[in-house]
Amino acid sequence: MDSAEYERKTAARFASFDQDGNGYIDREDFSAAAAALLAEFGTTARCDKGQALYVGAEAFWQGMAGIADVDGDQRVSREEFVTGAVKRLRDNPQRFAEIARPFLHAAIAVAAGDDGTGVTPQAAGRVLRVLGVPEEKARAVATALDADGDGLISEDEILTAFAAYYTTPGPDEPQV
Ligand SMILES: [Ca+2]
Ligand SMILES: [Ca+2]
Ligand SMILES: [Ca+2]
Repeated sequence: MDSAEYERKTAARFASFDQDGNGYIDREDFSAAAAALLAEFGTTARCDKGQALYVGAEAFWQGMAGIADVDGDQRVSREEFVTGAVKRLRDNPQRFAEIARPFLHAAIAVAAGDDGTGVTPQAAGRVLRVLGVPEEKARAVATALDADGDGLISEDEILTAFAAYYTTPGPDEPQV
């Protein structure tokens, strides 16, 4: 991967967190994402699933801030994201999976619905669209998430894909 490609990918990752597009990743972005997901699936914030999603979003934000908010102003700038988050996450993808897990776990519960059938690629596509992924790409990504092709997307499949997306090697590193 050349530098331009790497920069493009990093910018896309930043944008995926900066939900409101104000140039910073902050707590608002995470709570807004939680609210948008609940609205999409008709789930109230007060029920157990809604509460779990907000708790997960807060934990995700705290984890992100702990890794990347170097100056402690409660927001992660693009520079902090690039120099802090991207590098550290690349060095330790497992850590990223851990800070994201409660949010993803709760999002899965919301997207799976009440019938207990699990998350279909279609439901995952809705999640991705709500989080700002363009329609066409959301569908392709959601389909690819079902790595073992059993028609459902498991927590492991999501965590693996999530970590891989945010831990793409940089321009100077060997591709894995
Ligand atoms: Ca923002
Ligand atoms: Ca900061
Ligand atoms: Ca599967």
